[in-house]
Amino acid sequence: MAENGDMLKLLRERGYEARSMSVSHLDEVREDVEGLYKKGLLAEDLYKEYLFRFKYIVPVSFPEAKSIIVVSVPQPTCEISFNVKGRKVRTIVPPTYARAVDVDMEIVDLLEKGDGNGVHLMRAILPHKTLAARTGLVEYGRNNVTYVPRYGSFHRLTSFFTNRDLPDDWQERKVMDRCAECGACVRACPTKAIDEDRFLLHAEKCLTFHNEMPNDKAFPDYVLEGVHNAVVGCMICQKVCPENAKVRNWMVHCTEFDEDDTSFLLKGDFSGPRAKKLTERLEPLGLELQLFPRNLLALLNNGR
Ligand code: B12
Ligand code: SF4
Ligand code: SF4
Repeated sequence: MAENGDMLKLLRERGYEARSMSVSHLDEVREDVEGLYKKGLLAEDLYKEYLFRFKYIVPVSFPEAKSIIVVSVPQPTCEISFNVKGRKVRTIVPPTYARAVDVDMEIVDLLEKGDGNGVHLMRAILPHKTLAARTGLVEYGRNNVTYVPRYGSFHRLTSFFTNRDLPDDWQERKVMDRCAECGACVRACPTKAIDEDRFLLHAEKCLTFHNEMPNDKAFPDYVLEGVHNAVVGCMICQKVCPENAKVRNWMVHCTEFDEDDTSFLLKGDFSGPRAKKLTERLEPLGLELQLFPRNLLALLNNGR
């Protein structure tokens, strides 16, 4: 029979870092995010698209939940290629998009089976960065991305409710000391989403906010041609960060789309069996058909 602390040890043995907190802090987590919204600091579009979904309560279907486990899973950049008129176009999917579902299932499996003492987990629909910073698992960078000691910002975050009474690591959120003297990300951000005068990102200006939108949404004028650097998301503020010196070139080749698949994606008419096949290929990468053709055209226009 495993002790409570051993649950997190199982994750560490797998190479994942984890911390925990009591569910009694859920109201404070709500205040961390909703407090900013009430003060008018979070754009309405951002809130409606992403943040209103968070549920700062113990799930009705899991009333025995006592703690929340927050997990950091190291992830490389994923290289993918497209083939257009005899030209191979290499691009990337940034860390954290790929394997989202797999990672969650792997953690549930590992902990529920590995413990053997009636432990249950349920995925938490909560702001993972806030939970991770509030448990001391991560520190914030000035770019509003979070960092862990060995892998910098190249890690995916995920959180789960559990029926176990785990240690309560609740604490103040911290910014990395290094940021005070640096500011490289502030200078490099192509859309000025990172503000000199406030810590909180202007997320509604971030390139990622725009290229994660469905294809029928055009990029605003301040997203200049030439700034696109990934098929979705943006790596500029993480690439320039000295804290990522050891991981910034950590990349695995994920997949290649041949001429036929690439031209299908560029046409943007997603009907028929090929659409289904491509959806199945895109899904493990964290990509969707609705990102095409806009994001791929933007990269091609970049001259990449
Ligand atoms: C909404 C969202 C977005 C939005 C908004 C981003 C944002 N910064 O909020 C958009 C689409 C723009 C986006 C972009 C990206 N995202 Co995103 N996104 C999310 C999502 C769904 C929620 C984030 C959230 O809670 N935002 C609300 C804001 C208010 O919270 P916050 O950013 O943590 O802000 C806190 C601090 O600012 C703090 N604060 C305010 N003032 C001060 C002052 C001090 C001194 C301190 C210490 C703190 C502090 O208060 C806030 C609340 O705690 C999460 C998934 C999830 N379920 O959590 C992924 C998530 C945060 N995204 C992630 C990633 C990787 C990205 C991108 C890097 C992707 C990419 N390569 O393009 C970019 C990075 C953009 C950036 N510079 O932040 C990862 C982060 C992993 C990591 N290593 O930190 C997450 C956790 C997904 C995952 N499962 O791993 N994302
Ligand atoms: S680039 Fe500099 S200021 Fe920005 S997060 Fe990294 S260390 Fe902090
Ligand atoms: S992800 Fe790109 S656009 Fe967004 S804050 Fe970082 S550098 Fe700026």
